[in-house]
Amino acid sequence: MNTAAAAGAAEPVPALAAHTDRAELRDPVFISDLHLNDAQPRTLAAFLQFARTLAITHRELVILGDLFEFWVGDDADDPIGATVAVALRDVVAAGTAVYLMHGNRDLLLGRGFCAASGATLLADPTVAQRGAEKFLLAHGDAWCTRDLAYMAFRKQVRDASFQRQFLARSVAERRAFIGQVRATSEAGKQVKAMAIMDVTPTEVDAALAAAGVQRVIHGHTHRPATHRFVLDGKDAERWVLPDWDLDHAPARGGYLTLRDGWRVQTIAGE
Ligand code: LP5
Ligand code: MN
Repeated sequence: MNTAAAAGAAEPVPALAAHTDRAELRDPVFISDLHLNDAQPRTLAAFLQFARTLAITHRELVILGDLFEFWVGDDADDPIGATVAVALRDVVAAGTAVYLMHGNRDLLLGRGFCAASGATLLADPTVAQRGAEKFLLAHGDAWCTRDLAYMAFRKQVRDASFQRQFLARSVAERRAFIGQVRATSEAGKQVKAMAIMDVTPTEVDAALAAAGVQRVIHGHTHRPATHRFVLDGKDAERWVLPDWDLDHAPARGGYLTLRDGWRVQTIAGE
């Protein structure tokens, strides 16, 4: 697939919803990297339970990317996607706003999914505000700049003409392409150094400085941690959310809340 489409790269892709880069949060709960798919029923069940119980006790549910293992397009009639859309719609109906950021795996979530779920797409990155507090929200993959192969891949799949051509293909063709990408990506990860697959600290510093904030929340790396450091003479924090996997040992997953101080809690597997 080349990028020599008639429509310009800057023109928005019709199937993809507009993003908002404003998030005024009152009592949010953050999750990321659930990688929901039909081969991981326990993880899906844990998410559905989380949505029905804990999420609705918050004012906002904020999903920082890779909610799905992969997303072929809103028109693919994915049964897991439909189940999750209904679960999110119930969260919205209970009075909890749902914000959804694209990850590197589900960057094609678009207008159809937003309409079905009631979720609002959040730009990556977004500066969120909670009272007097401001902090940055991101998936995290854009800061993995030492992974040159990934950077090149990312640039291509974020190109609007490429996306338009991709979405014009049949669902079967798209699935086959994504299958090849996943296989290539998994093989590549076996031989990439761990540091290459993490964010570049100076990129995070630059993003914090550009946003004028001292704290960031992101996912993607599957290396949950709270990094505390000094930036321009002030205390700064980088909160890395855990991925979820309740189908393989050791079971893992968790969420970040801010209401009693910033705190990550783990999801218990059944
Ligand atoms: O997701 P994770 O953490 O496992 O790995 C990422 C990077 N890999 C990816 C690929 C996804 O995991 C799988 C694909 C999901 C669907 C994407 C939709 C694309 C279609 C949209 C089109 C508009 O993101 C991995 C990083 C890792 O994070 C850590 O940061 O290292 O990056 C890679 O492995 C990318 C490779 O380096 C380059 C991949 C090139 C693939 C080319 C395939 C060619 C197939 C040709 C078919 C005609
Ligand atoms: Mn990711």
